[in-house]
Amino acid sequence: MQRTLILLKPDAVQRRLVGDIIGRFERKGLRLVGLKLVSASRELAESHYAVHKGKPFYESLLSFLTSGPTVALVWEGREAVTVGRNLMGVTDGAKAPPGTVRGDFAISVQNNLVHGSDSAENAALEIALWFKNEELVTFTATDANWIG
Ligand code: D4T
Repeated sequence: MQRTLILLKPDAVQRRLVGDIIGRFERKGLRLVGLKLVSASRELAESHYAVHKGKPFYESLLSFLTSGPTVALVWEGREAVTVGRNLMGVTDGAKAPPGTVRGDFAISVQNNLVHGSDSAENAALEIALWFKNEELVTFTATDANWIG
């Protein structure tokens, strides 16, 4: 079963949107296997956004991610990466369609509330960055036959 890392970035926590956003992932049918509140260090933020190093928005992105608590989540399910990206909407909140997290609550590019892994390979790397193995839980969902 595929896994994806979803971050509710500091704006989601500050704006008290954590419950609403987690609820969307739950209702869709993804299974929660990891959850914690993290004050990201500069080092963690640098590793997480290493692919953007050197871009004009890089420093500002690091300041944003380290500006307050982030909720780190690991969700599991069929096509979890794609499902997560679809629930989030495109990067620019102004362009994200209604019904998505960013489409409903964001208008900014940087302060776009959520991060989601963009491939199964990156999900594995990102999960290892934010979670220790023993912080992830394996369990059988009792409604698995209904959700697929
Ligand atoms: P994340 O990685 O947060 O899920 O966002 P996306 O996958 O949707 O978008 P991304 O990797 O292209 O960008 C990462 C992060 O950088 C911010 N950003 C992006 C920014 O502040 N200015 C910009 O011009 C771009 C392209 C937003 C998300």
